[in-house]
Amino acid sequence: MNRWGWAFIAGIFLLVACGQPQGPSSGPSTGEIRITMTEYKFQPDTIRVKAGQEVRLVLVNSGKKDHELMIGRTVMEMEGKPAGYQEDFFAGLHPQVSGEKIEQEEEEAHAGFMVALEPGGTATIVFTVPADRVGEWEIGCFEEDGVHYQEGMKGKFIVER
Ligand SMILES: [Cu+2]
Repeated sequence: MNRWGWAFIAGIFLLVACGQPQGPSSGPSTGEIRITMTEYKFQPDTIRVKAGQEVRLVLVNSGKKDHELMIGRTVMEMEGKPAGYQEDFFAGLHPQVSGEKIEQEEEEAHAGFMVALEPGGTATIVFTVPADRVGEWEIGCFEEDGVHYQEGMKGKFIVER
């Protein structure tokens, strides 16, 4: 075989190697997103999902304090302190939650759906993103009477069409 032949074979090999899909439980194609919580931030702090996609949010509390995740719009205050969102992203979605060292609440008393984790805790929240949620939302932690939020424990949650 001449050198063009070898170059051709090498080219095919590269195409195959680069074209491999990622594993079944990783990468954006399957909608699994890992979010680490510490004092006082979410990592990553910008999350993008697509309408119609099944999303698995894997939360990990790597900090020394309890942290929680809420997703919504328009911060609501209680006694002058940020306490949650007026519009809850999860309203009507009934997300499935599993994990360790977690506490979860749905609507009523609290300002929307939330999952709180003790240090070292982990939880997976699974839900399908409805088309009516397209747009920009916020993720936030309102632990310690809103102090975490005030310290900057928030981020963007963007739903694309
Ligand atoms: Cu927090």
